[in-house]
Amino acid sequence: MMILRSAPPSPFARKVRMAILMLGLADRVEIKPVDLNDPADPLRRENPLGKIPALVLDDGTTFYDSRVIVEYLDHLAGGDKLFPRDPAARFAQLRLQALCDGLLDAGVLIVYEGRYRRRRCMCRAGSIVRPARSRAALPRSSRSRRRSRRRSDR
Ligand SMILES: N[C@@H](CCC(=O)N[C@@H](CS)C(=O)NCC(=O)O)C(=O)O
Repeated sequence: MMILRSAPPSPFARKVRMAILMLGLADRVEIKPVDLNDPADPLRRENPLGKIPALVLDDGTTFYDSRVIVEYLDHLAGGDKLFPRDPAARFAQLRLQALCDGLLDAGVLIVYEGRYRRRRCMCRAGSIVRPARSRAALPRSSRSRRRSRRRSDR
């Protein structure tokens, strides 16, 4: 049985849990919570970056990060499911993953900034990462919905 080291609030761990369900691998993966605040948690040995998710295989090999884990799970499920073999479709899918991961990274940094950075050190814009960057990544339709919501708030 493989072990997924994970925590419920982690969006990257959720991404992996979704992949497990979509690939029909739920009976092959046990989910074990991590305490990121506990320096003695075995996660530090499993993943030298100290981050979740990490997938521990039966032979003790550990895979991280979420991109490597979902590729491995896709391979275990026979391949060509989440990541198509056809090069054009595959690279489109990998690019979509990079976009989604970038948005998740920005979200995680916003949470960490609020949680760990002293208020007076925070960026005046409210965040080091609230950005044109993640706004530009939203589909046009949701951007214009947000804009008209903001206008109607005034
Ligand atoms: N690129 C990594 C990002 C993983 C990540 O940022 N995990 C966060 C939780 S959502 C974490 O473990 N943070 C703990 C830390 O930074 O010490 C992935 O795709 O798995």
